[in-house]
Amino acid sequence: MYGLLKNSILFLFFLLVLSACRFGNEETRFANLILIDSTDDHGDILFKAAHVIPTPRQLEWQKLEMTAFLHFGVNTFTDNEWGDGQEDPKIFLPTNLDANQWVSVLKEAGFRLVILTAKHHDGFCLWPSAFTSHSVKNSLWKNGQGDVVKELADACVRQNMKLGLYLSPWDRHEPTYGSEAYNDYYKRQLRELLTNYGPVDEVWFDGAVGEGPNGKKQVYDWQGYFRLVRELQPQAVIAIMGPDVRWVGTESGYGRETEWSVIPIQDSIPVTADDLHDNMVKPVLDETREEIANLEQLGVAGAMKWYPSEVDVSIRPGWFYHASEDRLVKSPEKLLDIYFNSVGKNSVLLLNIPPDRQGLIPEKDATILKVFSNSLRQIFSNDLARAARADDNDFTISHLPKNTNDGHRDTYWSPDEGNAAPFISFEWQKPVWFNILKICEQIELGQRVAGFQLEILEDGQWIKKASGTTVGYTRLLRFPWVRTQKARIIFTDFRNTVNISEIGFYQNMPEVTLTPPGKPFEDSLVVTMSTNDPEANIYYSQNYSLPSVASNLYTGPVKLNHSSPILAIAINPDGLSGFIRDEVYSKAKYKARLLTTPSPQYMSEGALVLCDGLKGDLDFKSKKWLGYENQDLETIFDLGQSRPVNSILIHSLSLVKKGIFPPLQVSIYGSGDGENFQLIKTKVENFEAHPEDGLVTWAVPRIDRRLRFVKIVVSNRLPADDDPVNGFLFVSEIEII
Ligand code: FUL
Ligand code: CA
Repeated sequence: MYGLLKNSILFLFFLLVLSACRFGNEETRFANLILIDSTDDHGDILFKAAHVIPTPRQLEWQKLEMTAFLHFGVNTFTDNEWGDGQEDPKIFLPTNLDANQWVSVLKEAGFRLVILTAKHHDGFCLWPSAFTSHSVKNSLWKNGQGDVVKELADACVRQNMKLGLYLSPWDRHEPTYGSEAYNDYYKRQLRELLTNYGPVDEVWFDGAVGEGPNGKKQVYDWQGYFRLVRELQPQAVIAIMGPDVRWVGTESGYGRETEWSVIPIQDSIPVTADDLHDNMVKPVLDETREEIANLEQLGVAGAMKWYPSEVDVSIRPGWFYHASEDRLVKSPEKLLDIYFNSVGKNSVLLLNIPPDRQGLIPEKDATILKVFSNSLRQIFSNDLARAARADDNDFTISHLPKNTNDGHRDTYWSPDEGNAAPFISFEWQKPVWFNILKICEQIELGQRVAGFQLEILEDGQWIKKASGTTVGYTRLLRFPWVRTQKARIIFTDFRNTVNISEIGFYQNMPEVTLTPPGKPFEDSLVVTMSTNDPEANIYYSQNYSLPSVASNLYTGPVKLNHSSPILAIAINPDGLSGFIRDEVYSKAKYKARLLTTPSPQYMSEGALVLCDGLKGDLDFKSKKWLGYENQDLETIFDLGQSRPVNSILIHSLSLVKKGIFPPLQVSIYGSGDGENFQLIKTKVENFEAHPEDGLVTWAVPRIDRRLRFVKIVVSNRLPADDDPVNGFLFVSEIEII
């Protein structure tokens, strides 16, 4: 299905020669796609690579920095990630859908474009497509009169947000899927979306593909799809399976350390003469490889093209909303880390925030986005470079150093091509503190930097503090705090020469570390607190109130004799504060000992976990759980003195798909001396009454004894079952009442 680009190379060559005649040499050095000749040596290839540039639509897209994804559809109501196309459209029934809420939450958080899954793999359309019955028009939502795409498009216009659309090529509902007729069907749907809803700035063609309802796979008419997008929405970038925007290769939120936007092409989706004019060459490559654009790879390619990276990741484990993931929303800190590793690594971030069954972005996700974006504002509103005097080791007079700290991305510094190690330096009137460096290239002139380092002047010596490889549109580096009056950035490796549009120095939010992190303890525990910001003070509370300068000032180790949370924050003299560190320390109620050993990855703090008063949630990997693989849990509690025991509660878990099975049998033994135990009671679960997946509380009532030592054996095997279980048993707490 994919042809070698080579066929079109000759043709391309003519085009280049033609335009060279038209515009003269200077202009034609720059192009979105440049051919590599078999006679090109390393130098020629690097020179050409330095002159590959974005199209205007790619440039506009790159400037967006943060874009949002909304996965919403029948899966939201069936609790699936991939629907099979057999859903009854009636299940689509958001109770309170409000696209204005989506857009205002996203807008406030700094997103500039939002992409909606107008149709996912299930084929269900969020707009009343004229070409299928599998859509909102056969749902009960607004009596079949609703149109989610329209509501979102209107909200975007109202709030000045750009709109993108996802139309899954893979369709598990449409009967024509797998035949040429499907290409027409798909194009008709694309035409509906791209003509009836105003401007669309990104069209997202998913690479996921499988069989349709009749078991056939589709041969997609990609070039036909691209042509339609170019015709109807010429400003829109075509992403992923398209020619303008490349998938970074993971869904983790973390881009490459070395990320070139200039990509070698060996294969492409076949192109025709017209396609070249409209930049419709989609490179075919394995995006998941660690390196995709090194010199060796450029050397064997037929051409190079500007093909920048997009980092897609979900704020939750899944792409669609699932109530069971409400506790697994990524924290603001995690989102900030993702920002540094996506936007800060020459990529555009595409963060998915799925609306829930009401048709709203859940409040929790919205709050987390707000904290995340506030922290971005806090960090990046104070650029220390602006107050510095910039200088360099170069004689060029046209693009001066001061262009890098003027706050404008369209002015830039460009040293002479003969300067082998150009640097740019910044000097302040008094020492400054920083731990973040930002560098931006003038990508209208290509991506050039391949190696740079940050140095500061200490006692007349330049000391290296951080380094990186590629820069691209934006590169962010974090490193331990430095204090200096003079810093410089040396460009140690680059293609042709560098064009730097901005450099910034910032202060990351001060971090607090609590040692040890929250855990259960026996008698008492000493906790120390530290911060990575030498000028910051730590404030903490022990009662869940939010810490501030009005809370306790940390002056030395804190000794805990009782269960207590600690909420701590570091605040520096400029008022810059970090995230709140929130840990829980709980004193175990009894002395406890395990007779069987949990599996190593679910061992946590051992026996104390069972009597620290903290029950686990569905996140079985959290430290609140002990997990046993193919084994019973056996433990002995010492209650300290003999006392009445009425009943025992076991807090356990059932997640059958994950191989976690609830208890089926619990035996209770008692002892006065901790040595000789007598069986008091065995309770066996009625197998028919097997609970639904989720948290399972198991009660053993009516024990009615005075006991000092209690031995408990919890098993998810049936008593008469000789076969060993294949699975896990998880217990987070045992209550002795
Ligand atoms: C993938 C799809 O299969 C997922 O469901 C999701 O839409 C993700 C963004 O792309 O290929
Ligand atoms: Ca500038």
